Amino acid sequence: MSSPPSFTFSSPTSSATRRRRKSAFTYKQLSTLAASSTSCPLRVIAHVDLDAFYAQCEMVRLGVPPDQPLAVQQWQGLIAINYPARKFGLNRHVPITEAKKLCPELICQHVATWREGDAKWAYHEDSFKEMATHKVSLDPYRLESRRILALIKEVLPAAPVQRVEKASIDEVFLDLSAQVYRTLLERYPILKGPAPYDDPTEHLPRPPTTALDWAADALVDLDKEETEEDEPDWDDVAMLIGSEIVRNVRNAIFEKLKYTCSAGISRNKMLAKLGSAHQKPNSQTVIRNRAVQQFLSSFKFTKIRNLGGKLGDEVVAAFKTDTVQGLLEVPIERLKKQLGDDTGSWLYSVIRGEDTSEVNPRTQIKSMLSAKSFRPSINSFEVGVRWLRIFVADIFSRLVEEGVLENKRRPKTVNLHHRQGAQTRSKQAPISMGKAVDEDMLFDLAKNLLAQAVADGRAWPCANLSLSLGGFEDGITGNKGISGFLVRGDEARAMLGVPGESNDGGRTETPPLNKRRKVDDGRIGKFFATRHESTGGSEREHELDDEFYQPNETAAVEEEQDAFVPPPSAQRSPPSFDPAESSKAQKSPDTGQTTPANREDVPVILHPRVIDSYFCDRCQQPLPAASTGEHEDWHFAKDLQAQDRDSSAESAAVRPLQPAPRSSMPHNKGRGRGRPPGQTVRAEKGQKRLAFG
Ligand code: TTP
Ligand code: CA
Ligand code: CA
Repeated sequence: MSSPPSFTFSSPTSSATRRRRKSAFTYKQLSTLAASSTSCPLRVIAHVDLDAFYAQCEMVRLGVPPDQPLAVQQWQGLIAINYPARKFGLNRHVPITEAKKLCPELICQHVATWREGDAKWAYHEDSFKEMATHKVSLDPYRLESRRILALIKEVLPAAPVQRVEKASIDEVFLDLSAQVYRTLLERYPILKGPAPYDDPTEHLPRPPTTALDWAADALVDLDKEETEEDEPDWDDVAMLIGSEIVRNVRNAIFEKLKYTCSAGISRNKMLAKLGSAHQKPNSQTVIRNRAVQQFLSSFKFTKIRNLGGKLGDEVVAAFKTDTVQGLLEVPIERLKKQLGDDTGSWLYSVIRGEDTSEVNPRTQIKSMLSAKSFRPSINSFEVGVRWLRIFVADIFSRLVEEGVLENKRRPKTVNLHHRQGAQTRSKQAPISMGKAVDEDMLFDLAKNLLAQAVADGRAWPCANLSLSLGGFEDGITGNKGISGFLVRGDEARAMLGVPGESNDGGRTETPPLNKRRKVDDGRIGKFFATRHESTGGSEREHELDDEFYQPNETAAVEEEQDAFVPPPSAQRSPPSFDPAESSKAQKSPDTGQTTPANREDVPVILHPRVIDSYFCDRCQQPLPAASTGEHEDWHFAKDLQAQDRDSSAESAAVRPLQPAPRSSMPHNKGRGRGRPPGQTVRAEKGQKRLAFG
């Protein structure tokens, strides 16, 4: 650890004092800290990552002493190795027999599994032999992950000061800015102002502090031109406060739940994440602003968040280097030319330690998946159905936790993916809005989809089967059905002051709101849109982060399937892939579209005072903004009706398709509540309605 900076006051007339009388930061910049602004130069972000997470879960569950080597086994592979076992040279690549030779006292605990026919997962003895009839359950780890997350939220001040983003099953980002701001003002009332001349662009006074006590933190070495004798400025003080907060959080996790974790504290997510991995286990690393370049230059850029996958490979191939140092020499124009404007600029900033991505506290799940790979492949409907039973039970227990029984949240679609050779195909069906979601209903839908796959004649031999639910939304609670909100046609328009058909005749020139997104070069926009969804790991129950890899073939097969099944066609960037969303993007967008011609049937949701309006591109008319959700729900209900009407029993399924056109790929996700699958975008010119099953 480096020694803390010292600070002495000298004569007020010396030039040194004049230099340091002012901080580099202004009153205005300080005020943006309170709002957790992503452009604030004083912001403090932390990344917390559990040490050897699954292994710790098993140690806590079994009461294993902290120095006992333990690894978590999945069939014939190891997927998590605790730190005492790592001392023996064990890692995920080491085969179990080898691991036991290297470390004879190693405990190999197999993950919990669902056994065919059982109503719940359990820890079964000898389950590693049962790959053919059992399916891995990650529920125990998911549950521990939730307990830890809940504790973190309890320790921190309430929202909006608290900003916590779950990034994967064992990691979170914390935006500590607002809390740090509060503490700064408490400890240094001088910062309350007012600014000289009431001018917020005035610089703050320097911190009246002589030394910062970094306690047991690992401090990253300073940049070349900096020395520890340089006086601290407010960014250093802010980091110190952030570091205290993180220490408290980590202590609480250990005291209450007996888990150790590591953390990184810095000015943004990218640096914080690199920091948490810097000194594992059980320690925290602070990367002060004055140490950023030094810290980053020691890395391969492929270690940086979002550069671990295909994008990183592309950059290595293009610029013939994998180091940050090497890439720093490439001018921004070349980066842009090679990678597109957005990617190029993003990369240019990131390797210079800049990252303005926000800590996103959304925690709601958007999809859930349960899957299994088969070795050997399965060949009959009956066997497939038995697995569907397990998938449904697995997913339903998670649905219950999501509040589906109380209708707090509900999924809109069910998707079945099945792999035959290298081909993964999908079938999708809507979940009827009117009915309660229960296990039997999901099982019936799933069976139907499998029956359709079988009827297509391309189901067997099946190497992988998965079931996912998508399009989760807040359910309607209380007794207001959709129709309770609706008033019809001209009456509604009159009340809203919306012009009738006679005077707004043709189509408007204004593009509908959801068409106004900037269309970029199709790479990074797509990439980031998807990352954005996936970094809120809790939105999906396939908790993966971009470092997730499978070192061991045997472990790989099952982990991939139990957590996540990217069809081969989707294995390019974006690095995370949501099968549910993919099927949406592939689906025909042409069902039951309401056209301007029949719009007098369109109900409008009335609000007594209409202030803001939005333009519904399907009705081609403005509506009160506050009613967007309900209105889109109405479209959704209509679409389902239309589907029910004009399709046979097989109508809900879609044939596997070629990749969707770029413009309809997943960056269209999340545009609006109530938008049914396949309605995300309109048909491209020349795109036909797709034949059903
Ligand atoms: P990681 O955080 O990558 O690893 P870890 O927590 O085991 O170890 P570290 O102390 O280095 O952070 O992954 C979290 C859990 O995810 C891990 O305990 C097991 C699971 N996992 C797999 O099942 N397969 C994998 O390839 C990886 C990387 C993780
Ligand atoms: Ca971890
Ligand atoms: Ca992790």
